[in-house]
Amino acid sequence: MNTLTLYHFPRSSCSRKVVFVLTYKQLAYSEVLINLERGEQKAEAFLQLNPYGQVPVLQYDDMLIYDSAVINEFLEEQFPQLPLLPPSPERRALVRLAALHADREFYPQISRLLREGRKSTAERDQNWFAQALAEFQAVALAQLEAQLEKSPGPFLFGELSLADVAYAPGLDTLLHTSPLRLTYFPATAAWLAHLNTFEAFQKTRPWLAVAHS
Ligand SMILES: N[C@@H](CCC(=O)N[C@@H](CS)C(=O)NCC(=O)O)C(=O)O
Repeated sequence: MNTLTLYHFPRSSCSRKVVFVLTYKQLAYSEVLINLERGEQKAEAFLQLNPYGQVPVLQYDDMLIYDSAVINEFLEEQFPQLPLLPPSPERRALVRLAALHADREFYPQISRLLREGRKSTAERDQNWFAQALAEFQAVALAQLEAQLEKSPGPFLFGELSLADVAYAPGLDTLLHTSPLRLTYFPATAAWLAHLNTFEAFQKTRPWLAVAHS
């Protein structure tokens, strides 16, 4: 019997992506919590697990895997039940491109907004925050909305896939911690509402009072 251990910080969006897949695929795993607020990800012992000093890290028996996208691809290959990639290579490539776009374009903006949003009202640069939130809606969110509008639904590529897993946790966290609302993004609102009906997605939502990243 192989063992799975997830080193993570439950409120981090990258950790949420992996918790989603582990739960969706009904995999038993142990958890080791790495507190990002205390900087535990930069401790020497943790750097032995991931030289980049970031969560999440998955240990599969003796093997260490980091980066949420790489971990989720591994889980998909190793545990193909309840698949999160479509059967055809062409559509798999499209899902992977979308997940890559989420990591390269969507998450850096979300991370900056979450970081600024964590500051106290006195410390926060309100002008920067309002402008960055407006820019995020005008470009990144508008692109996601357009992609969802053309999908046969209910997910980005019809069936639930690693593309949805890549986008949803960060946006969900931002919605929970900022004034952002999806009033003008009805396809995105319907998509998130649908994801919320999954127990696996609910499991990733430990809405605690403090920081998200
Ligand atoms: N591309 C990586 C990014 C990992 C990442 O940025 N992790 C964040 C939490 S979402 C982290 O550990 N931040 C703490 C740090 O960078 O010191 C992934 O998807 O796993």
